Amino acid sequence: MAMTIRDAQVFVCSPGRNFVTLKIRTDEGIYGIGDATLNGRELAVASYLSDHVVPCLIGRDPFQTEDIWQYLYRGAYWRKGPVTMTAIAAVDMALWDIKGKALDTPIYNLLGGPSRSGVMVYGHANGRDIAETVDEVARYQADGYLAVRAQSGVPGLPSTYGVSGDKLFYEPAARGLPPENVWSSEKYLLQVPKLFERLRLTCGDDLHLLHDAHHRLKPIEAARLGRALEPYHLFWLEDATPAELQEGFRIIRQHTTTPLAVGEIFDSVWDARTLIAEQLIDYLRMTVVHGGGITPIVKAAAFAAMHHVQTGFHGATDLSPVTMGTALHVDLAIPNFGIQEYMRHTPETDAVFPHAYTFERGMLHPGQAPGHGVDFDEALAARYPYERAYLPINRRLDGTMWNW
Ligand code: KDG
Ligand code: MG
Repeated sequence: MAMTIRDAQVFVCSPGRNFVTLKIRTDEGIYGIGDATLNGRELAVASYLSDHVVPCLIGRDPFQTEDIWQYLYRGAYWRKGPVTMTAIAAVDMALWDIKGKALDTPIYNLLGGPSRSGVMVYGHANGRDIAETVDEVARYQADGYLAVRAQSGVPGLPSTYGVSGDKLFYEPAARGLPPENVWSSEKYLLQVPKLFERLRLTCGDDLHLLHDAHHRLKPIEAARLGRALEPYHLFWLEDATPAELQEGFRIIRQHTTTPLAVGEIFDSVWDARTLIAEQLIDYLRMTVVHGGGITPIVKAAAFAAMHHVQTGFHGATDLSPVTMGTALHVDLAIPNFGIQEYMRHTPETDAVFPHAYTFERGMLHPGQAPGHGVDFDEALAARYPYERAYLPINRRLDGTMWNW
């Protein structure tokens, strides 16, 4: 008799920030954990799971990851969307966790086995000005990082994406209603090349440097920035322009050889079809939690591999350690892994999600635990109730709504 799913429960907790977690239990006593966190929209995913998805799972064979994924995706009739895809991802992660535990092996062994000894990660350095950012990058270098994302405040703007008060645990969401940021592409475009000129002088040529424009530029502005940054050979320029209009990247690509990364807000490979097929990007930023789970992510990665596109999975603090642990198994196994983003979680978060992954000399390793190797401490989580929080919104200097 095949193992069956006995029940599934959704937990919303806030150990430093909000997380939504799914726990699926089987009749054999094995359980799997999935991350269902969608920053600023947590309760919508929790409801989607408990009200619409969990009832369909009871009695199913947890080994049927492909059929259950298709059931939840095609079977809903309504397709895509971040709430739906995050909910499906949580189920998929939990089922792969169960599969690994039942077979007593880490998930990476079910995806082809390790293709490398570890997963190169990039950390986040930021500062209110160039000098402070340069100091922060040097700190990451001293800690053994091989790659660092650098963001700096912009003169004339009171706040900028990527620059935080707490240097160690960057957290963009804020309790209460959405905070408001002010933006000027003109001021930003003058500042960023100066930052990277200084960084190359002080950090040398070996360190991989990355930068996130966070969807704020128009394609021709992004092209100008990419060209200006070429002497500093960035690992990538991220989210140079919003990607709903995938053809916009043709303009950037025509003008610059700076490598381009995009996709942290994509929920399906359909969002990147033109970007990948026309080789308009170099790194796909989708990851397991918002991309529908392991089942579709390995297919997206395989499609990307056919077009010289590597992965650079999203790994901000609003993706729980369950996503980080799970992503590392995919990173370790697939042939076209590029880099993994790694923003450290707070000690409160790490205590609620004990995990097998470890950091050493700029690399993360998922560990040897069966499944994805990340657990969930329900009793501890219950001590941190949900608190409403939002990402900021962004306006131009004249008040016009812009992309955050
Ligand atoms: O929830 C939004 C964050 O995950 C995002 O702003 C972080 O851009 C980001 C990044 O590159 O990690
Ligand atoms: Mg980003």
